[in-house]
Amino acid sequence: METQNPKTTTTTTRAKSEEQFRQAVKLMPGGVNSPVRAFRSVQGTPVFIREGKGAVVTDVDGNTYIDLVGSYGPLILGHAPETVLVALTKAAGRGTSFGMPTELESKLARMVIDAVPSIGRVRMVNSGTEAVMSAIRLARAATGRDLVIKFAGGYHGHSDGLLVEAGSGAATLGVPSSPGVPAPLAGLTLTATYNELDTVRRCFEQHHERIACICVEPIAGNMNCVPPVKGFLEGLRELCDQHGALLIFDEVMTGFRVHRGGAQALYDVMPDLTCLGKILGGGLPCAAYGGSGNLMDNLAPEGPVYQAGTLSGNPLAMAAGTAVLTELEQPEIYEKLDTAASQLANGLRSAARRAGVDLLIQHVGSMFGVFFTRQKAVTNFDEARACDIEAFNRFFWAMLERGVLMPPSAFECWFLSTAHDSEVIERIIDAARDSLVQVAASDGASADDQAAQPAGSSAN
Ligand code: KE4
Repeated sequence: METQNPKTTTTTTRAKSEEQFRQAVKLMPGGVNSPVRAFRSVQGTPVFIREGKGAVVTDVDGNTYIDLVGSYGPLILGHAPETVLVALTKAAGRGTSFGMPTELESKLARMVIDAVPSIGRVRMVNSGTEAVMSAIRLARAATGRDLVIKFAGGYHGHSDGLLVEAGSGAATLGVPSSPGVPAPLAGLTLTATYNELDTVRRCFEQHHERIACICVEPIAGNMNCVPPVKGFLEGLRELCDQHGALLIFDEVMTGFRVHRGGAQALYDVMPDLTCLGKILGGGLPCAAYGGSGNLMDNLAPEGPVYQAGTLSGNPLAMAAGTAVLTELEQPEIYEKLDTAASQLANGLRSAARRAGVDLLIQHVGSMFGVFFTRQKAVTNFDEARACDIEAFNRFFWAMLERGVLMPPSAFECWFLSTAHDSEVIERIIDAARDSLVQVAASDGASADDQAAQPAGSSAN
């Protein structure tokens, strides 16, 4: 059955994805195991993927797409890299889990400690959520304090204390951003504005020495790609030192992505605790948190702070992660990723100018963001939300029709891999050139439609 996609003028057969989705929604909430995959933000039916190789994924209808999702970060070597497949096959042949220490865990731990400047000891866990949740518990134990500062638009996984939004005013105690989060728990989290140190100072002025830690994405990647402005990270370091709080860098996305040592190495600002994930497991469930030996030795069984996990340090995840980090020891890899990202950024800017579309590109290495806005920079969540989400959604569908799969949300980053070579980048630019012309044309139509509609709130 050919389906006329409402978002574009061309037709692509995604009948099997649609049928798969109809079945999936009967089995799993929203038909997915993580909300973003349901395509609610771009208002359409998700694409079901059958396989991936290199920079390309194939859906269940046999359509191929250049992949810019990259599993939201882990796949810096692209899909199914040979080195990871060989390592996984070898490890799997020896068994999948033992509940006992293995040398694979020590091998990956050693690589993490050697790569990430602030880490002296590390603990493996199974997800970024678990890593951040555990790091915050450790920070509270080490300081004897309860309050946590996070940033609007920052995402650190779905642990209760971090599903929080700002209260009525700056530096007020948080309120739950999800049902099921007890108000008293949300009240232990303060929400500041990313890139605005004054909002952090106000938290310390108001709550003094009750603040255990600041938890920050050193490059924000969950309000699309928002880099730190000059002095922001250094300022957080100074405020933590001044007030006896700990600085937690959530590098689940940036770790091994923007530099082998993460954002802390790129910007030369050292946190007290670092959370890692995504690339660390090469696409398998794997994350970690680490810091100085003194701090980490508060953790059970060495110290009293409890944290555990049946599959933490799983041999398959350790093998995949070790294979990826070994590959990333080649320094030219980051130069190659940076070159590809610059080529893409220049091509998209040129295409947007030709199409007469206001498009802002912000990237740090291969962590990449496109914003439909006239703003010269997006530095915080309010500015990210002020962008034209509807234009982004039209762009998403136009690119999909032209064989490019973007993350299905205006607040997600694109991720390039070593498989995104110059030829692949040119194909993305070609697709964007035509898609932006289509967005511009439909923008006029959309404006006419909106003029005809009563005012209403956006889906977001
Ligand atoms: P996980 O629990 O999903 O492994 O990691 C949570 C997390 C923590 N910290 C940062 C900076 C993160 O970006 C994430 C998860 N990132 C999202 C993508 N923006 C995962 C995608 C999803 O939720 O399906």
